[in-house]
Amino acid sequence: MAILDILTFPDPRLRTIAEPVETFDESIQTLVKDMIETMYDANGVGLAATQVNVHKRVVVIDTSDERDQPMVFINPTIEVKEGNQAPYDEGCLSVPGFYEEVERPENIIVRAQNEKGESFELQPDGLLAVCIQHELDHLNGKLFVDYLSAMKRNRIRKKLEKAQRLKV
Ligand code: QAP
Ligand code: CO
Repeated sequence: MAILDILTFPDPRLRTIAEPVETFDESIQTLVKDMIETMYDANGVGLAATQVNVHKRVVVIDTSDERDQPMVFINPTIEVKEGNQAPYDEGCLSVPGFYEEVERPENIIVRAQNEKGESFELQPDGLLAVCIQHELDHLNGKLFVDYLSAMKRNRIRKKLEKAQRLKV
């Protein structure tokens, strides 16, 4: 097992479009395990492979209070059902320290595969529904800050660029 490095906004690698997973071999099982460990280590509820600079369509999520129910979504797709958009205060391990309200559809159906390649379907609500949409955005090179005004996004970008200059 290993804890992976998480890319920080505005790293251009976060804009990469991830490739579908075609073979469910040991390398995918290892990636999934390392991503779950990395998510727990960083106190996250969700992590997309894009964030650890692996450009495959793999997402891990755990919204449980006990943090002992990891879920794996490989090649996920989302179908938006009729209904409302709901606001949620979103954060991101790649945008550390910043939380902003984002509106997303409330009623969705998620189809994905697990680490063995078996297909499943889910009708999530609440935080899980928000989180799956947020993580699928990562696989398409999109971040929650893209939903904010340019002024808010630039303010966040400048603060994170400065914090990273101080780190190196
Ligand atoms: C996505 O984000 C999410 O700034 C997952 O200092 C979050 O796990 C979707 C985190 C909220 C919907 C609602 C962020 C940890 C974790 C930070 C995360 C931080 C430490 C973010
Ligand atoms: Co994120």
